[in-house]
Amino acid sequence: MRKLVSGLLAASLMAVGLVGCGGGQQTSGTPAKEGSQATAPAPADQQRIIRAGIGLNDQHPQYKGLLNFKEIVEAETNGAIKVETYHSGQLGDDRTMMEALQLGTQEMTIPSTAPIANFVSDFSVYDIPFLFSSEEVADKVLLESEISQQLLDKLPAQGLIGLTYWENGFRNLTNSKRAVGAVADFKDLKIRTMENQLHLASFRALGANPTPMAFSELFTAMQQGTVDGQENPIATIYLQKFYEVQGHVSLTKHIYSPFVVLISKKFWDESTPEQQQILKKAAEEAGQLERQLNREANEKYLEELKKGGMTVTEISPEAREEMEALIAPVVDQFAERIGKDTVEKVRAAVQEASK
Ligand code: TK8
Repeated sequence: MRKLVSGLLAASLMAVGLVGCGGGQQTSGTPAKEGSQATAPAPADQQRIIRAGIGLNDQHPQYKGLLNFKEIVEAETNGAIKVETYHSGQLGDDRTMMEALQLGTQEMTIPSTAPIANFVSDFSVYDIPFLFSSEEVADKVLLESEISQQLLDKLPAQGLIGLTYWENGFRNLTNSKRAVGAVADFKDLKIRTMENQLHLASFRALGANPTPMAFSELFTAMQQGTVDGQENPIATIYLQKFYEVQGHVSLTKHIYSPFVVLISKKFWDESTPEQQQILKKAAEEAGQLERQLNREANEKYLEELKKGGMTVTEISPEAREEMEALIAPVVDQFAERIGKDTVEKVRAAVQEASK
């Protein structure tokens, strides 16, 4: 039975991936040169271009962080590296763009960790619901713990370089049907999740009816009623105008999504050590700005959503505990798939950071 379910899931994920691919091809740049062997740094006098794509729009703190990255990289490399920025999924969805990085047909993207788990399963450790209790704990674990760095170190084997973590943030549920404040309210709600098995299983455990979907298709799916709801941080709910098609937001904060700044290994290997250093430092610096802007945005836009007439439902500690209890067996089931060692190390890092 489990096999069948995961087979079906794989099929639907592939379908989603294919749709994403079609969208991406319209605007993605030149195809990879056939047979190019990309290991030696490019000649110093040659300007190289990073095509950086994200799924969110140009109002989102993630895009502002990306513009900051561009500014630093172009200044520090004296123009030897130029960064072209694409927002709103112009180059495709998280998953499509990661595949393009692997192929070397795109150089940079900043996906949530949830879809990265389809490439390196350990990344699903961050999809464990209620793992982080606050942004401060998340910062300490993601930016200072050994295990978070070790996870980034698993990416080159997949043709990807993970420069550092940025913040997508605590995810909150929105829907068009009812105010959700207790477990019973999840019953049969059709909820779009990211393309991640642990997210799907967690929402199923709460009694909802989740379905994986690429971000670019989400607004239309909510508008047309294909799904009743979705979950994302407040900044996204506001800036992507989800309030136009969703009447209710619940402050579930069920998962904290990190972003990872990814560069294609091909581009990385063609860069000089000095350029690599600049890219890494720029990603870290711009990440500080992105985090700060994101936190300001989450606060400000929650007020805007309230003013705009969305019902905002707090989750009581009791309801949160009930949710955690329902999801706990799912997390246990997934521990092996994520990697027991990784789960243990991240939990230890969380504990250390919570002191
Ligand atoms: C944007 C995604 C998005 C994520 C999602 O590319 O898909 O819901 O939260 O913000 O990374």
